[in-house]
Amino acid sequence: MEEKYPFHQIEAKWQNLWQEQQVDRAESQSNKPKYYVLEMYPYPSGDIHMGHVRNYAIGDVIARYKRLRGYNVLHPMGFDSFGMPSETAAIKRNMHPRTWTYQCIERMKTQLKRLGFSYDWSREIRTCDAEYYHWNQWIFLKLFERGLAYKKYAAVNWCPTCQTVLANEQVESGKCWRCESTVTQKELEQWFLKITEYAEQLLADLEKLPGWSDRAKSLQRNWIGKSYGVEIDFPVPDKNENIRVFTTRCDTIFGATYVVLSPEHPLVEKLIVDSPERQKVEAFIQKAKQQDRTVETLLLLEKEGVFTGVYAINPTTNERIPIWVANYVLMEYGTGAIMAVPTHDQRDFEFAKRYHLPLRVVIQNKEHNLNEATMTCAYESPGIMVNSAQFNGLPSEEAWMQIADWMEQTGIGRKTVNYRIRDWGISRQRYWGTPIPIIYCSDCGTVPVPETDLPVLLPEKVTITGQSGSPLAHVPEFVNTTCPKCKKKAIRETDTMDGFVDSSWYFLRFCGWKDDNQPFDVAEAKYWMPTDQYIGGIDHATKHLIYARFFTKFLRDIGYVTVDEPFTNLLNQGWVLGRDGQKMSKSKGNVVDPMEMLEKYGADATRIFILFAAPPEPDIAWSDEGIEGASRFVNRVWRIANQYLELIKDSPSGTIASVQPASKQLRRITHVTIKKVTADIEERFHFNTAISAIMELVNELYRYDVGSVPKAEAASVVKEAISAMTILISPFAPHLAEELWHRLGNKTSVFAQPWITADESALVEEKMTIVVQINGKVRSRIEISADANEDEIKHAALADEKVKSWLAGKPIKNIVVVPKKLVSIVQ
Ligand code: ANZ
Ligand code: ZN
Repeated sequence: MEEKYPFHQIEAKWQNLWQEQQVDRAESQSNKPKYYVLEMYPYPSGDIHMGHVRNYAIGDVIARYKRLRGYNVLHPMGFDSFGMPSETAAIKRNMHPRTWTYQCIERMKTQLKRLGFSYDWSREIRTCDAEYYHWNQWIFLKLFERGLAYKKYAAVNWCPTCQTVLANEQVESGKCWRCESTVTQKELEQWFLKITEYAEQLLADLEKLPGWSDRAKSLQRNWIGKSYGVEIDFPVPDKNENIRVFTTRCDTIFGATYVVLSPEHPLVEKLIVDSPERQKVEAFIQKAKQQDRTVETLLLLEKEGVFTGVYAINPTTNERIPIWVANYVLMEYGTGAIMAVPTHDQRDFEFAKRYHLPLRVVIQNKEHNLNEATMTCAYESPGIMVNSAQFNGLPSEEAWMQIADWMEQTGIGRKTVNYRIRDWGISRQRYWGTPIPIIYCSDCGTVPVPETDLPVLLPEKVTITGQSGSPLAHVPEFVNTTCPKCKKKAIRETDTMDGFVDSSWYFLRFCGWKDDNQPFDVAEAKYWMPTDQYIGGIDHATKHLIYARFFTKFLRDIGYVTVDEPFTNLLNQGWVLGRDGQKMSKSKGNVVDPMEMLEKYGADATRIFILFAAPPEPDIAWSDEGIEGASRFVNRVWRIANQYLELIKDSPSGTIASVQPASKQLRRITHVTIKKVTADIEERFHFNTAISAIMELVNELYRYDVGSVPKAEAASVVKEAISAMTILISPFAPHLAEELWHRLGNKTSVFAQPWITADESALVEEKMTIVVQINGKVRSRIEISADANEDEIKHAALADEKVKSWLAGKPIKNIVVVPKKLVSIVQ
């Protein structure tokens, strides 16, 4: 008998057969219900890591389980193959990014196949292929046509290490999401996608996503950042201008003692032309532009500013108040100007103290002891209105709406809604990306490349130095072209698109594509979408996941998809940490290489370890004992099944008539396990407890006393148990299951099998009656499960109410249990 599971040989055998028979192919049309399960596709760095293994193992269990449940399953895979790292890697190795990328893809594909993931590889996507990025360009043109792609000169986030622009979503606490360098601001002409046009829908439709975690939804909610406020005009009579500010606290208007413009505000120029403060202001603006000023970094910034020499009028008090320029006001938020209320806003308070600007309390606290001279910080809570004309005495929360209404009636201001989310800057000064399909003509201006001229191919011959500027700008064959409108000489846009454009619609491409006339097969997308289950890291909550929702809504609006939302259910799996419980990293030397584990333990054991360690969401740490344990379990399953092959070979399948208690017990555990594994997979993908239930069934199989039962009965009960075990374990350990399934005499794949359901009648527990004697006299009878052991019987006897009262708390000298009959207690 084979003792050790020969995983090398068996895993390779089934992987080849599955591939040959294309068992994982999704059917384009089917009578079965559809199920689309997708894991976030990888960046082809060359080697998969444990994070991928976890992410994809979770997805694979779901895909395999749903197939067993009779679904037509779409489970595709591809490679997010444009982007910076290929460029850097290519520079380092003196290779073309394409060569490097394709090599990495091939290596990773081999690795993914060795893990036994059931992908429909016929739908594979590589975003760096022209046949794919063609459609990035097409979507860009559609956005452009509708005014949703536009170019503007703007201060943008610049990563000095990556030498490229970053979208707001890609700046995390002031640092580059990729290399963690401190991000600076740079003025550049950039292409933007108007995601703000969809801000309200992106926010409101979060309510339609009960299958997303609250965490992911609240990250998006905050990122979109809707706030209700009022826009108020502050006249500047000397210049015949108006400063429009945005405030969420119109209840504090009577306390606005100065106005602040952002250094980038276009009005600054006009205000200071003949101001004596002009030079000071200009010098300050120069300085502020060097600073790292984003919504996130603002909090930490030392607040500085300069007086413009010009005054505005507070429209409610008619006071002249000074206009300042300060670094703590951002041009990209609200109107780029604020009314400052130092008594009720901490930022303004700090600023006013520093520059000796006036304060006025307009909201009093309960104790009524706020006063301008003694305040040490702003009072930001609600209170009672003071110094606010007709609104005095009102609670400030009520005053808010009354003041807003009054301002609308008098024309001082109007209620508005403001969003924190900014338009998505997609221009990248890099080579390895999708060329932006735009041509600049000196006569016709900015001209989109006609759809029929797509794709604008990325030239293959280019020198990449990693230094500033777009590499494409140095490729004359690319740059020089003719204007599509007037046919005169013209030049091409030389920036490429952010790689997040590629991933904003790849899930649609997976639905199928037939020809070069459509980005994806619209009919098939209608069939497959929305993605039923999406799986990936929470770190994408405010990047990929928000862009993908935006693109879906846009493509819906132009008639290409029929759904509002791309991903019905979102599972954010946790990290796989190193043995030391730290994030794996080369520098810490704690990286566990999946390929090494495959070599040593095989794919099934590796999958089981990672799925058994915890439910999908929490982080897990790699553990050598854990993988050893998983491997032992796999071998235990292997041995018990093989050990019984001889016995069950000729047993006909079907129900068993009358069975001995030992057999009843095994049957019961078999069906309890079926029920538990099914429930654990269905409810929140608790694969860890599902696997531990299978372990219990295996233990029960080892305990089964085959000698105490007639042979035919044993054969039938064991066959049922082992077949169930094989089907139940198949989503987790597919190779092992497939091999056993065939050894059991089945001619078709275990995955062509329907999932099993528990036989409720087998779940019923056998009971027995036990007599309890105290000092030789029968005092009670207890009912207990037929398979209760001595200890359980003893406990049940002592817990019995009648017994307790007879014992009356006196100490017990001895207890004897006669199995299945009697408990005798001596006091
Ligand atoms: C006056 C005021 C008084 C404010 C007060 C707050 C408290 P959220 O909630 O994030 O939308 N603000 C507006 N535009 C700004 C800009 N471009 N840069 C920096 N700050 C800006 O924040 C809205 C509040 O942030 C606005 O309400 C404004 O300050 C400030 F007791 O106006 B408030
Ligand atoms: Zn032209």
